[in-house]
Amino acid sequence: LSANNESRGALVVFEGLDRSGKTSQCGRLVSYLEGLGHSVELWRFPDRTTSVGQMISAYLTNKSQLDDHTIHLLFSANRWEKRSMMETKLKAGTTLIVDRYSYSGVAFSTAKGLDFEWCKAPEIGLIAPDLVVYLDITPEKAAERGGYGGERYEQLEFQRKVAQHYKLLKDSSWKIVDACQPLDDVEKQVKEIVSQHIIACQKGKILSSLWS
Ligand code: Z5A
Repeated sequence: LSANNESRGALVVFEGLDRSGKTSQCGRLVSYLEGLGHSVELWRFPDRTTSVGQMISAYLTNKSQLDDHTIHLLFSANRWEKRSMMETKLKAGTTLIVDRYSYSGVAFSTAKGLDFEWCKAPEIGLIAPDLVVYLDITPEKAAERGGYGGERYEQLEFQRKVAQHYKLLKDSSWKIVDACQPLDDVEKQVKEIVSQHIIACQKGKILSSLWS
């Protein structure tokens, strides 16, 4: 795996239940790719730094109440406000490692009872990931990990529903990784999978749109 700034970067998304290890693995992967000399950035959704992101953050920390449809559209708007920057970066050769994306949007909102197709609709036209790494863990195992229970969506029964809806979104861009393994073992598998996809993007794999 060698760096080549003339070809495009890869869009790599991490998904999984709360506490599946997304943030830990994204951080490790970015350090690894930087060490190899790649142009790489770590992104996350929600991006709480924008004005839309601040509304989302207030909702998640129970400081504000919003209708389920409204918060769904705000999560989507938060991705749309970053879309053109995403395209620019990828075309300039920067690989983006993204902690949560549209799949979280649909899985969490449908777990609340919203219609599946309605939830997908505002995501149509966003950039499709080259790779989705799904960190697979049961809600029970995830709950044993530190810090569970602080934010609005972290109850066990709710996480079970989220897991069911994630399964409906799986397509050929997904790679499932057993997230119950030790951190280092997960990291090793992730590095191998991601490296293959970065090479494919450098060789000219075309960017496509989500769910069109
Ligand atoms: N949400 C939504 O509804 N709609 C949307 O469109 C989007 C999101 C984008 C906030 O997300 C909420 O927004 C989220 C979905 C919803 N639901 N909730 N709540 P967030 O990304 O801000 O959530 P977070 O708090 O940053 O991350 P997380 O999902 O809760 O955790 P994680 O990133 O998957 O895990 P981690 O922080 O890397 O690890 C958690 C702990 O487990 C930590 O102590 C680690 O050291 C430990 N860990 C990790 N891996 C392992 C292994 N392999 N073994 C043992 N221990 C481990």
